[in-house]
Amino acid sequence: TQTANISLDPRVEAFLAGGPKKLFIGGEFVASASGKTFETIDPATGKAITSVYEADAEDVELAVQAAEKTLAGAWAKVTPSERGRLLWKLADLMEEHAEALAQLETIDNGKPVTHARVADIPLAIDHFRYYAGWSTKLAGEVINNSAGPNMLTYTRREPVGVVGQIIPWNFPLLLAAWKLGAALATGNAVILKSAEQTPLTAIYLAELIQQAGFPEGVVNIITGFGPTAGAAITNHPRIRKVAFTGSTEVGKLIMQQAAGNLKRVSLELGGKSPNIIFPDADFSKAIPGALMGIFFNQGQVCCAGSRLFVHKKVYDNVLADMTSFASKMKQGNGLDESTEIGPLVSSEQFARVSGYLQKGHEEGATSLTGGAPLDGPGYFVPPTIFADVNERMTIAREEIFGPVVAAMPFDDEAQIADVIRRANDTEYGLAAGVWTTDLRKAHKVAHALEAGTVWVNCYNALDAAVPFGGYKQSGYGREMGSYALDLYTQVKAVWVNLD
Ligand code: TXE
Repeated sequence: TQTANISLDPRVEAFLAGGPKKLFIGGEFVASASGKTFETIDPATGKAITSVYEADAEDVELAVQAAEKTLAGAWAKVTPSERGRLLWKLADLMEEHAEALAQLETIDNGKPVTHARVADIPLAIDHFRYYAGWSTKLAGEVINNSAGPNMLTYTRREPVGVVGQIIPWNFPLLLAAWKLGAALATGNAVILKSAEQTPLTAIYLAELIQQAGFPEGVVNIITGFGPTAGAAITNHPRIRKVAFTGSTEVGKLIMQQAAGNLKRVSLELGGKSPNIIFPDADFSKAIPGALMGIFFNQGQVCCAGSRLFVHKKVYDNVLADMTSFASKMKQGNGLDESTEIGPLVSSEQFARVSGYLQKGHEEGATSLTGGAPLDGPGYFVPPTIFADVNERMTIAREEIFGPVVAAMPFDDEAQIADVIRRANDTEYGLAAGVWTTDLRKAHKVAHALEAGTVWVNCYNALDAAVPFGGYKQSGYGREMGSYALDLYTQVKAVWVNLD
């Protein structure tokens, strides 16, 4: 089915009515300096939803000026406890608007609204509440030094200042929350650029930020393209830090651009995460876990378990069960509440994933289910399980970012070293999964995997309190938890001569 079966929340209709959606700069909704706009597309239909203003360097400059003004004025006077209260207020407003946010996310991104309701939106809300708590818990330390009793030394954790944040389209609202929470709790002012494919929930969030009462200029939200608006952020000499989530390819460009002005950089990039099923796993959990690990969000998840290693003793059964389930998944418009898997986000992503399906067949893999894109309208690729995969194949090495898993058997139950070597044989290192009921094996494997997150007998578990980020070319810096505070603060050492 490609039709929706829920009626749109009136707040979504009101939001989409009228002219192009504006940029949020200096506390106001404004047109871009150039007056240019672009359309955002509903991936379930291929039709335009509405248009948004297209920001470029001039708009980024205005946002920087607004951010600098409040850092030197209103925002500097807001106490930590008031910062926390503002973040909490924003979370409350998001809760009031949760259904509108979920529907808007579905229309813009394609994901099933039933998933947006239980994952994207509540996780984003919880994220702001978590960081609301940190606002009042930042502290430096007094350090005993060797300069004698009359020298007092202590540290302060100060905000970095004007911060740029660039996010992708797979979890538009949630990733905006991941970026904003820690930056605001620590007292920075932000310029956030949403992805050109999915600008809408960030603009809706801007309305709630305005309502919550943050001083003007503390949060600036712009919509625009990477090489223009995005590059204007990374190239801007007075933006002191950039946080980026997106492709490894663009992550490298961000570093190059930021090198010219030495801004701090944190990167959360792509992945090709291994998910390992041992023969002693609890299959009632491992099979649904492996399916969710790759098909959740149409496989457009940076930590998706896209390389599935299954012990050869159980390989045939596991794949048969997974195939049976995947072939029955209901694919359609995300606004239909019975939809289990939606369309890919854009025609570009559809073309990219379709290309990988073709490559998989050409290089000799066999699709047990799926394997070919569906006819339009909309950008639908069915859940696909590839068997007969060897590790040199493109589909086993490159990030596909679609509902496509490459399954491979392994056979060294006693030693585990071989499957660990194969799991680690990638330039990526974002996440990994292990399924076993043997506690010792679980921990040994978890320690040996080169990944920023390892899930044991679960997959895709996330929490605002638990750090997330990559090893190797999956990036560096850790978002979430106390670790993200380091991204957005700088340490000052103060020496006081008491003589
Ligand atoms: O990502 P981009 P794309 C991977 C995934 C996907 C591929 C391409 O494999 O198939 O990337 O997706 C901004 N300077 N991931 O092309 O281009 C851009 O406007 C500054 C994994 O959509 O990396 C957007 O806001 N900014 C990933 C953001 O970067 C630039 C999630 C991400 O877009 C820029 C998304 C530039 N020169 C894609 N060029 C994950 N880790 O979750 C682009 N941007």
